[in-house]
Amino acid sequence: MNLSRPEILLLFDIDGTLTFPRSLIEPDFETFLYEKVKPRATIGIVGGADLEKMFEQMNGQRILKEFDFIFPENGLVQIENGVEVGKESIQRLLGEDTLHRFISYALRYVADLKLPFKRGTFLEFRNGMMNICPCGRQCARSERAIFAAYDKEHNIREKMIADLKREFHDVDLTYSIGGQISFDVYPHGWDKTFCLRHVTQDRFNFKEIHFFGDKTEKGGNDYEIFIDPRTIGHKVETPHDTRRILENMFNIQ
Ligand code: M1P
Repeated sequence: MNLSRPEILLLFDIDGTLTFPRSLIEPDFETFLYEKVKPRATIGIVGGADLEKMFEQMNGQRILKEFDFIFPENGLVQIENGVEVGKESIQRLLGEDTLHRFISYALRYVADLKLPFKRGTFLEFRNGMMNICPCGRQCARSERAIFAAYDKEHNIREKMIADLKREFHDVDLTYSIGGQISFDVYPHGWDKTFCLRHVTQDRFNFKEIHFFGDKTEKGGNDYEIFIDPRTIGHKVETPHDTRRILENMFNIQ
């Protein structure tokens, strides 16, 4: 790699890319990232989840110090060198009437679903998106796997998305399955490419922007940024793939 640190930006998804799903980053990989990769490239994370959840998976607030950029909620929140520099909100764009209609419909829909179990928090309202979880986000880790298997057989999330699309055909929303038990809903264009608006500003001079993600297939929440012409996309299955690609890229032994 001939580019210097300010010329190359590496953007990472978290779940399945820097960590195993909903797990903590492995200490060895964390050390590798901060000690071997960071001196060679500008580094950033872009996730569907909010900052608190990023802290949970990435070993706490240390990420504020270590990452040059942090983009929670697909970059709707922009953090540069540990400082929040911008934020966008879904209610400002959609307005309360549309939101009211959408949330009421989604909660009624979930109420009518027959599932192996239901817990709490079926709709989590975030700055730039809503996360809808038919079984409830408060389920236990062991119950996640139960719902995931049930969903694989019965396509609960896919069917709900299709129905929401039909009902809200007049609202320009994108639906994306990024994790195990839920799906994200956000205004069109507010996918992970949103963070590129920030890093492509003139004050930066990135010659290459690399993106690493696991959900790169159509419908996955890494798809849009993976295929975006402004990025060089790397498809990974696990953090071990990510490490291997980085070792090759920078010739790290
Ligand atoms: O980062 C991927 C996804 O992680 C979570 O999904 P789930 O709880 O279904 O495994 C959510 O935070 C989701 O918003 C996010 O896209």
